[in-house]
Amino acid sequence: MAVEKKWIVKEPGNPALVRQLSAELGIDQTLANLLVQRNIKSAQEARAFLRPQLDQLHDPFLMKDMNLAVDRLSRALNTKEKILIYGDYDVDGTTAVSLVYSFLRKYGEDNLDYYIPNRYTEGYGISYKGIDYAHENGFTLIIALDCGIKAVEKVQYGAERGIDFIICDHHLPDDRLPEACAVLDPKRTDCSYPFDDLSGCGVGFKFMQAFAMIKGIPFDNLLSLLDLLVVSIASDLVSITGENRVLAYYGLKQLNQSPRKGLLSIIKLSGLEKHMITIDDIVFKIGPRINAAGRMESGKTAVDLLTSRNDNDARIIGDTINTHNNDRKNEDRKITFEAVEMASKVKDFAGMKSTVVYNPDWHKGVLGIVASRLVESYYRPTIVLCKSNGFITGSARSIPGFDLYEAIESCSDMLENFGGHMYAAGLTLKEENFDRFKRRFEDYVTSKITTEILTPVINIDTYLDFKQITPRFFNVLKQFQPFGPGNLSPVFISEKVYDNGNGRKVGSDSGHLKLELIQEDDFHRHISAIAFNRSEHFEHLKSGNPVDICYSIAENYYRGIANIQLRVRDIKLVEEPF
Ligand SMILES: [Mn+2]
Repeated sequence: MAVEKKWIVKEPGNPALVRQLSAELGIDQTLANLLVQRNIKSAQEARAFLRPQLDQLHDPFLMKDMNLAVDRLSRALNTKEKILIYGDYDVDGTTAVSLVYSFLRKYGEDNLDYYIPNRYTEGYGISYKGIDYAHENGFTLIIALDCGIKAVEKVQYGAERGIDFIICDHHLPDDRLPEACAVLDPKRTDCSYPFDDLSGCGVGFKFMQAFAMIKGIPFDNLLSLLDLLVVSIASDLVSITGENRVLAYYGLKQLNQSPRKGLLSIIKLSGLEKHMITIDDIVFKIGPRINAAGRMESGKTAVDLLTSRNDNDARIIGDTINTHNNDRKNEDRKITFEAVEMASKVKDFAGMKSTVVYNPDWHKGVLGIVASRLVESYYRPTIVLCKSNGFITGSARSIPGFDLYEAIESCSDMLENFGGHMYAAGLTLKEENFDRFKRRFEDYVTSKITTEILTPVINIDTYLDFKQITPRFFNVLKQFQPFGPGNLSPVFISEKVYDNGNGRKVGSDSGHLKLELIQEDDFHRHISAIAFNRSEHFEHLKSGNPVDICYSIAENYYRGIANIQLRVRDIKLVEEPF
């Protein structure tokens, strides 16, 4: 069941400004238009955007409490207090702990240690168990990273045991802040730091930058930390704008040129060794492998890897993490396959507006990702359930514009428990209520959802002709990187393109198309393109018929050599009049 997508082309930028930038920078008007659409207003702003500089980073002392944090840390190091570096088990938390630990160990390794709470027994955030561990082992300062902004009672509990806290968080604070020595969080309402979308690891980095400034340590000594920082920025899905874009730019440089041993081992295991690693590579390949460590016995494994100074240790820990990640991926795939089979066998499935599937034996840990996969395939609100502790429990995912939480809430009388927000939720119910719940949920979705919401949208930046895609064009376009939330890879439309006859089906089930595309007034040159899951258009293209495509432009690496390749996002058949 292929879902027809709606293409929406953005408003072009102000034409006078586009012409001006194009002339002043000597670039194609289409590129100038992309800059204007990104809110760039002068050639100077454009240069700053295209060539990020480290001096664009903000002064860390603009962050509220930074002085207090640096003073407390300096005192602890001077008096050889024991310091515990504490962070969550996800990628942001473990990279943050690794960043602060690997920097500070140069200034007092003997008194430093780190602690990652157990995902299953302690959960997110600062735990009482963690504080007890600190107390029993003589730590008197905890640096909490990527967590702690709401830990009012926990910080109090620590204070009663002689433990101080420095909190470095990026989550939204409550009205009442914990009474720590310092609370660094750019989202504090009384913090006037100019950029509030740092990752948790980013807040930890700003802390180390401030510490280095006070100690007279040159900024260059911090550059080796940026490989960790870019991994957090990509994995925590913070925006790639402002200060994050500068940090991500230099972070990718570090990650590609001289990654730390632990990251190099993950890069090798991900098959990225000869690639120019991008934000997407981190999101889809590097991040999940670090996350896999958080799912093992201890999230500490991730920090062990990311701070390892020994090639052999890094390789061994990396291998273990990779095995766990592969196990989980196999589990995902198996359950997704079973869920698709089950869904498609439901009577009148095509006419329904929601997908609800249940199998008592599925593994609870992967239901969220399976629900997301089903949303990708069928594009409608989806719930995937299994049996746990005698109840039916599971994860729900929505599509843009549909409030899933409200839909679940409307069935609350049949539920034991539920929680979440508009796009993602969790729920628990008794087995005897399942059939009734499924019907009511479908009825509710049917009554509320519109054809408009059920039509997926592709946002397109602008039109482009193949003859505009020159090496120079691509070189400038590359400088729009790093791409990610807030700075997406531009999507173009080209109309009436043909395959030159060399196109073929590729992939293990021949589901993808590898094409060599030409455009009507430029038959001499072809551009290679890949269209994932679009093999249904093969016959149409093979017979020499034109299509309209929308796509982004990327580099494809084959045996270490980079070539321009169009990543086709969608194809529309052009009906030729006779
Ligand atoms: Mn975070």
